[in-house]
Amino acid sequence: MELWLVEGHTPGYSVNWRITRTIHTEKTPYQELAVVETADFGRALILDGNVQITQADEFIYHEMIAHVPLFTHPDPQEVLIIGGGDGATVREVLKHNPSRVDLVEIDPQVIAASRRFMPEVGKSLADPRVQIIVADGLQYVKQTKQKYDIVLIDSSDPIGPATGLFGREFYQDAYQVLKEDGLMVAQTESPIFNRELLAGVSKNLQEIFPIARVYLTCIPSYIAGFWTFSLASKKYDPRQPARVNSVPPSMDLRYYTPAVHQAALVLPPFVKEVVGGEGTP
Ligand code: AG3
Repeated sequence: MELWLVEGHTPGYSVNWRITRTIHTEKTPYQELAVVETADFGRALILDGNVQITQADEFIYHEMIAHVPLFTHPDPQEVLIIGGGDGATVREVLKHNPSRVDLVEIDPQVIAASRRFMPEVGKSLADPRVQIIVADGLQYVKQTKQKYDIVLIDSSDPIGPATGLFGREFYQDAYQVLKEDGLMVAQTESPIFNRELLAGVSKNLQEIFPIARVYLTCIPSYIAGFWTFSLASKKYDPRQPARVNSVPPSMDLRYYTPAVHQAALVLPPFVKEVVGGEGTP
């Protein structure tokens, strides 16, 4: 018998995935977690019924969340990742040889499941430069004395444990934990299905930071493909990335290039309309 996962997004839109093997399921204190083998996208990590990572296309999301901000900064040494317990964002960040990566993940069972069932992404969590802090990101940014060059918010959808990570107060706290020339990026969902969310986040970031820009990419396994990232910066503008001409082949990138970086910042009118503000070409 065929097994299909129905990933519902709205009452009128869902995506069906054929599952060839269920590898692991558990209920954590925060969410339902599953690792499955899909027919077409390889292994996938699913939280509360929403696909977070597939082997086939996770490189697109993780290269774009990490390399756009990291190549914008001239010398990213101290990096904070909120969420991202699977380890794939850490993997991309480590390619810049930072001195320190702090990963703040609320759900230790995501970390354990990734290490065990998706070792090719989970293994980067064992790097000695990585500190794993099991905590709520909202609390962490309020309490830490540490200052960062880069903050990456690699969250799940704005429901359940990640809701506060899309709020104004959290962005104000993220501003505080950044050094005076620091910058942050948050994954900010689909510009089609989450218009209001993106509009609200954009307004807040434009008010809090001197530079706020949205960039776009296409992630086949996410809702409707089109995906946004919101970058907010105290000093460096992603349109003039500091190190963009020096992408070493050893980074083994399959999506990010200097030209893709620039192209991602160009927004079609319907997205500009949602984003508003000065921060758009
Ligand atoms: N974070 C973004 C996942 C959003 C997917 N949403 C959905 N399928 N409804 C992924 C975390 C990977 N490090």
